[in-house]
Amino acid sequence: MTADAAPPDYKIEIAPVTFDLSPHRRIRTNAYNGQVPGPLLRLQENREVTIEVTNRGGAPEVVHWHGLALPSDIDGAMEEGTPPIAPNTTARYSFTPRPAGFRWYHTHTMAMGDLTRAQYGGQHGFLSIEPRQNPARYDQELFLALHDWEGRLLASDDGAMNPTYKASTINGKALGFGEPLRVRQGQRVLIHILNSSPTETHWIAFAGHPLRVIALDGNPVPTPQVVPMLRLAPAERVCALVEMNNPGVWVLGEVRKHVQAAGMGIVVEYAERGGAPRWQQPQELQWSYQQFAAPRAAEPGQATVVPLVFESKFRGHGAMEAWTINGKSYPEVASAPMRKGERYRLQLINASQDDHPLHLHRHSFELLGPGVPLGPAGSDSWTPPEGFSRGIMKDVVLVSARTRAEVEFVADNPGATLFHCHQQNHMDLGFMMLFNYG
Ligand SMILES: [Cu+2]
Repeated sequence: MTADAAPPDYKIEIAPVTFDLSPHRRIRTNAYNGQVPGPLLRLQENREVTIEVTNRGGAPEVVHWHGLALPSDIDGAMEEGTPPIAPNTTARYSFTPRPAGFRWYHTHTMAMGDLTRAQYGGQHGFLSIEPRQNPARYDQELFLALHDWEGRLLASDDGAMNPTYKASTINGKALGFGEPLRVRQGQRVLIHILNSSPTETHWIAFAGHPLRVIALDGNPVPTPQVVPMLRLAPAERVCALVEMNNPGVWVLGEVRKHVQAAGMGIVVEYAERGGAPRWQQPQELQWSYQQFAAPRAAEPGQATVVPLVFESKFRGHGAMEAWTINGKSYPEVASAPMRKGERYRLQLINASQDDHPLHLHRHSFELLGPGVPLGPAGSDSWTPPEGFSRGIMKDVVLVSARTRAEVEFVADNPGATLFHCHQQNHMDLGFMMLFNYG
């Protein structure tokens, strides 16, 4: 962050806002520029930008530019050395956005037990990093953010406390309450969906319309596929092309009925069409990352293996669980020694009973095939079922309970690099570590 007299390209103010999720649900939360989601920032790839952030939110803040390869002191995580923005002060983030794609920005603070703060609140917005040449062909772009609100802690089966939510929204509005998305017959619409939920994975379908997935976490996939629904873990993004060839009024929303009933949906209206919005209930949940991989499996290359075992630590009835990586919680987790320019294979061994959306800052990683179930303790030997599938580049991967997944990345952006679970309650309670290389 530099003190520069030139006017910034963008100004963002963090401040409390009161708004209606639905006719009978009004909330107060911190937001960017008075709106949820915050303003869509369209940035040019490799063209330096200056964003001025004023913090009127009442507590120290930091803005994380999720999915970008930035230096540690600007990336937006205090653990990496980005300075916090004190209340009632202004900071400047000057950086060169890359790589191109659908990214986002959000707060990177801790909530601990307060389910109105950090990612539980309204501080999230879209970033579109636009390449010099844009080969994608579409008539309209839509940006949609999924979010869950008014969390409270409830005891799960084992007695540990987990958040549940009273309301769920798309772009801050419950189904039927906000303005519909307006489309025309014959359009090709590119939909960018972000899951900005603090803790929940969501399943999204668009009634009457298959979705052609072309990018995951903003990065083009080797094999685009037409799918009936999307699964998005917290912080994941999906870009999908849709042909508007089924005129009517439709619902795009959560596949699971109770989540849609809590508000997660939006009406899509063709021009000159009216009537009640229609929903078509899919029978089962379907998703896999692997369907988007390169058609031919590749042999494993040279990479240094970094085994990471994730476990929970029960802290008693009525408490949230703590989380460990290789037996220790942040900040005690030992930083894996790494060297610039080397390729690393992270073995993500989820020995816990929960799914975890794992996020690596400042880098993208490549998925190495489907997660495989863990055998009985001590018996794990990982052999990918059908070779290494290549070419899916992401910055978040959902690792299901009791499975093991592997990702590879090149240590090409020196500096402190945070690796953590993107579920706010897990990150708050120790599920973080730093990689560091000079
Ligand atoms: Cu987690």
